[in-house]
Amino acid sequence: MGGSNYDDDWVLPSADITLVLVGKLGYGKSATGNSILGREAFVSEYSHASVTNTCQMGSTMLTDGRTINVIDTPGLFDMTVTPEDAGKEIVKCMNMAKDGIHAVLMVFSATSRFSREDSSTIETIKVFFGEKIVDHLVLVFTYGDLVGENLLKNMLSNAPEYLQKVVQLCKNRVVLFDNKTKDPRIRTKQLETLLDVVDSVSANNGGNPFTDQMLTRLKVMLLKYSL
Ligand SMILES: Nc1nc2c(ncn2[C@@H]2O[C@H](COP(=O)(O)OP(=O)(O)OP(=O)(O)O)[C@@H](O)[C@H]2O)c(=O)[nH]1
Ligand SMILES: [Mg+2]
Repeated sequence: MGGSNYDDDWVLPSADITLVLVGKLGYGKSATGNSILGREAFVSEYSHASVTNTCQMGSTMLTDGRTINVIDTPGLFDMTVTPEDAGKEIVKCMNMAKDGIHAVLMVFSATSRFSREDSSTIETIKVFFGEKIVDHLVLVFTYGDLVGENLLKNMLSNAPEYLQKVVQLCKNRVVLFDNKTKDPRIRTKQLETLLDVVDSVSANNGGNPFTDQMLTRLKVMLLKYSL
């Protein structure tokens, strides 16, 4: 035998995957990013103040040879963030994602009551990124250690209409993450579930990621604010 697999098989160049984490302050965006990357790439800690202040990207190679890029963002859609600052961060984030974004992971804590304000996050995301972003949205609930799969399913099926609408809009793309577990089987399983969902998002979009050419609204807004 000898040599690598690449000598014997013709292997398609594997495309990178780029994911962006968005969501309210302290819901576990950075912790989820670390779970995906399999290392402490981002600072994640309990705080009443914003821990992540600017977009950052971390990358890792998956077992299938693909590279996954994860962009962690500050709580862009919180009341305290001005549209100018949020716009600037999104531009930065799109510059980091040079080949586009495959999926936007909207992070919510499974232990917090999902509020109307939470469901309006999606509207804000649409304002910034444009309608097309909806095809790339995945809902990620954190605190899987405290709220198991079954409880989350129950919670979602009995959820208020505004939450059910969000789930429908995301075409049932919901993933639960336990960012505290040290169990490698749980870590692997939740990452595989997420990657399956991300691959289905890509397939639904003909393999095309969301690119900054689609950011017309944001560009108009930036012009308006002369940013
Ligand atoms: N038990 C448990 N705690 C979690 C989980 N995910 C995140 N946390 C905790 O939640 C707190 C906030 O997590 P971060 O990852 O810093 O949250 P963030 O959304 O990045 O916060 P900002 O950057 O400030 O917006 C930390 O204390 C985490 O350890 C989880 O799945 N289970
Ligand atoms: Mg953070």
